[in-house]
Formats: sequence, C-alpha cells, structure tokens
Amino acid sequence: MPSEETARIVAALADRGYQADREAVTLLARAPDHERAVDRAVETAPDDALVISADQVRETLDTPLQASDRTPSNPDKSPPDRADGEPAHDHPSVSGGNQNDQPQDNGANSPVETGGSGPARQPEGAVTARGQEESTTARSTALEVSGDIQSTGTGEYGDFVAVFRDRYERLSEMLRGRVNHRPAAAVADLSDGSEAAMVGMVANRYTTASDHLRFELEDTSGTYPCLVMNDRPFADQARRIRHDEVIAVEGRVLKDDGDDEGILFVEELHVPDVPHTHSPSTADRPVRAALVSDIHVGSDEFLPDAWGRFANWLHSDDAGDVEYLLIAGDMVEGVGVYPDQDEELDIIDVYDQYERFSEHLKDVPGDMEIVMIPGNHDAVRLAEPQPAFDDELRDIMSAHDATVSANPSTVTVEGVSVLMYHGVSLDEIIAELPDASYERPAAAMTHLLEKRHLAPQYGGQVRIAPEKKDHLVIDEVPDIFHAGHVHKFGYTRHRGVLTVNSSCWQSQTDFQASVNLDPDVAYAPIVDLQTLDLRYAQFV
Ligand code: D5M
Ligand code: FE
Ligand code: ZN
Repeated sequence: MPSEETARIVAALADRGYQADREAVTLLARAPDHERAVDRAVETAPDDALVISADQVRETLDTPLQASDRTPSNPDKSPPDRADGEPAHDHPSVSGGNQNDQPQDNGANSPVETGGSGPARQPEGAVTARGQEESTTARSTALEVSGDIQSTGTGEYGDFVAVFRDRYERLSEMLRGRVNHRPAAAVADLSDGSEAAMVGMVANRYTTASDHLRFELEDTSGTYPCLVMNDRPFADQARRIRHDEVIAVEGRVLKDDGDDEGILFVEELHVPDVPHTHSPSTADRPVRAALVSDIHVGSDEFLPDAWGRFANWLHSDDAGDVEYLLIAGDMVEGVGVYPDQDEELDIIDVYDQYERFSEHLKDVPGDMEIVMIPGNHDAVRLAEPQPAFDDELRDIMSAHDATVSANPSTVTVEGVSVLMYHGVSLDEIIAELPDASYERPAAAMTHLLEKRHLAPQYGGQVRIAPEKKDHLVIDEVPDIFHAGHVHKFGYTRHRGVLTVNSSCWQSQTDFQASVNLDPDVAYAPIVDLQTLDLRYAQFV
C-alpha cells in the first residue's frame, strides 16, 4: 500500500474529526473507492465514537460495496506476519549497544517507507493506561505510570527545607553502605593523619588557585572541608560535582595544629550513580516504543509535514509492532515562554495550539498507547516537578485517550521502566560541565544518572518547586532514560541504561540561530522493548 494512500485516508478521517486504528486504515485503503469507503465509515460511526475501528470498517465493507473489493478482509483470520517478503526494517537504522552518542549514519534522512500491501498487524493483546485515574476500560496492565504528583507545596521557606532534607536523606541512603562514614562533627574531632569517611551534601565548592577542588560536605551534624588534589585519578569526576549533590568521600584528615578544624584530603570519591550490577528488564514479546519530544505545535517553525510522514509510517506494516508513543514534553510552542517568542508564533492562543496539537495526535494510529508529560513550553507551572496537564487541556487532547503524567514520571511499558524527563536541567549541565556539549545530549543525560538527580543544582535555570518530597531524585534506576528539550538527537548506554534524547519537530528559531544551536529535527528513535536495541529514522 503506497504511503500517500494511508496519509490521504488518515487526513480525510482527521478532517471529519476521527482517528482510525491501523487495521481500519489498511482496510479502507484496500477498498476500491477509498473516498466512498471513508464516507461510509464516518456515516455509520456511532455519534460518540472518536476512533474508527477495524470492526466497524469491516461492517461497512461487508455491505454491497465489498462485492467489488478484490481483497476482502477476513476478521477471523489473523493477519499474516511480516515474513511476507517485506524487509523487516528498511529504514535507516543503527543497532543498540553502541557507546557512540551520535547518530551513526548521517545519511539517515530518508523517511521510513510504508510497508507492503498486507494488513497492518493488530496489537497483540490489549494494553491499558493507568495514570493517576484508573482506566475505566477492562484492559490488561502493560502500561503503568508512577511519579505523577499532587502538589503538596505551599511555596513557603519550610518546604524548601523539606525538599532539601528529603533529597539529602534519599541520596545519602544510596551511599551509606559504601563507606564507613562518620558525622562531620566527629571528623572535626579526629587527630592529624586519621583516616575518615563522610557522606554529605556539597557546599561552598570552588577551584583553588592551584586548580585543586575544595568544598564542604554538610550532613545533619555540621560541615567539614574537603580537598581533591588535581592529580587524583578521579579529578575529572570531581570537577563534575556541583553544589547540592550528595557524595561520599574517604581520605585522611590533615591538621596543622591541634586546634585547627583541619581538612579531609580525599583519596576516594563515590557518587550515587547507577550500580555496576544494574541489569535492565526487557519485554517478553516483540513490541516497540517510539520516543519523541518537542513538537512545538503553534510555532512558525513547527514541521507538520515531517510529523505527518512519521504518523504515516506508524500506520505502515513496518511499524505494526510500534505500540507505544512516549512524548517527553513541549507539545506546543506556548505563549510568552521566551522574550520575542511571539514574533515566531503561527497560533497565538495557547488553547488553539493544543487544539491543533490534538489534530496532529489524531494522525497517530488510534490503537497506540500514548504517554505525554509537559515541558517548559506547555501550559503547566514551570517549576519542577511539573504536574500533568490539567482537565481543560486533557479535554482538548482527549481524542486520543493518551495517558498524561507529571514531568518527570516513570512509565513502565511491558515491564521496561522508562524515566521520562523533559530536560531543562540539561542546558545547565552542558553550560557547566567541561565535557558536556549540545552535540552529545545523551552523554549530558548520563551525568544526571551519575548524580541520581534530574536537577542537581538548586538556584540555576531550573525552577524547583518547594514540595515535601524531592520528586527529582532518581530513586529507582530506569531501564530507559528519555528526555528532550535541547532539540538534539543522541543516544548512549550508561551502565545498561539506554539513554535517549529525542530531537524535535521544529526547525531552527531566531534565538537558536543567534546562539548557533543547530537543532536535529524529526528523528524518531524507536526502541525494541524486548532487546532494548535502538533504531531511528529521520522524517525530513
Ligand atoms: O529549548 C530548546 C533549546 O534551546 C534548549 O537547549 C534551550 C534553548 N533555548 C531556546 N530558546 C531560548 C531562549 N530564548 N533563551 C534561552 N535558551 C533558549 P526549548 O525550551 O525546548 O524551546
Ligand atoms: Fe523544546
Ligand atoms: Zn523545552
């Protein structure tokens, strides 16, 4: 089936306000007179239907129209497998396991071809979305979301204290078993030359004139100064440590005279990081997930054609096992996000932007499970954690019955846990850490895993909401870490965690041009949940 046909059918249905599942589109495409078949499907759709189902199309095709249909469908027969001569993946791809953070094949810019003429595969077994509200449909639970927040913060100083205390407690818990630590106050009482270990939060960090790193470690008993000499094997790692991180150190106390508080010369450094023993979980059936972000509908630079090609590919046989679509924030361009942003708006009302976004969501097969979290352009409070879209926005986007959740959230898809975070802190990581750059966005993400915190530094660009709990601590090591925001495509593996930054669907803005940020556009990274291999295609 040529891809334009699928596209025309999807567009025709969307024009009339309907989505269709993949099999329905395939059936319509095989009808001799598509237009008529679409008309009939729409005419006979129940009034409250949002999605045209394959069964319903079959019903309309079972009427006299089907007499001339050369390839009548048979609902009782399972659709043929892919092994019908079609290349399984004819789109440009790279396999996973590669440590290189960069797209491997820069020629990978041709759109994925739509598959052959066989019917699109039906999803194997039903899936359900379980967000903060229980789904009302009785489907199985292949998708679970956790991390959605009910804001408890009052915005008062006490809540900032609470969020920091919680951060300290949870991160120090990860480190306590690794060193034989003492409280800061007890270290201060040790004599010159004593060995000591501590767990604490970094404060007053600076680089000395001779390029050594000096900081204080704070715990509940007090603070104690530490020094990492620049010739230490872990000096590079030490340079990546910033204020408010929780680390553990081991070393020797140096005191010039007995009254002096002294300083700890660090001989070993421990950051929370992902344990070496981490072994990611995988799905027990062949099923894939597409990871995207930063769609920016409403911007002059939004790329509707690229999105259309991607959605069209999702309808093809090739994408029959791509059952999940995860969107990591910036659905729309928003209004008033950055100075002068209004000069580049195509749609000036943010609700109209969500209406249009919702139309583009309808291009996606109706039988895919979608999970969306907000980003800094979305109409949700900016301070992180950002709560899920409110009821008004959900209503606008209800056509696709997507699961909406907070930024950040952990989504478990077919047993594979995916930490979804929009990624605003990446700007800061890239600006501050010597070895981080926009060219290697996934490597920048691994620094967040190392620190086990999504916005390690307080008081920077990321606004952190005062809450009773620190929702930005990476408590559980995910199997996949998915972010966006920096509009760059890259992926890597950090101690078994597949780390993906998913580019964007917006071409370069004036601001980005002014700072030479050259976005990677319209990449769709596709993860095989059974193997955690990653393939991608670019839909420009
Ligand atoms: O931001 C996309 C990327 O571009 C992200 O790295 C921030 C940067 N960006 C874009 N516009 C601005 C302005 N006006 N100031 C500072 N940084 C900017 P996104 O927020 O997803 O559009
Ligand atoms: Fe963005
Ligand atoms: Zn963003």
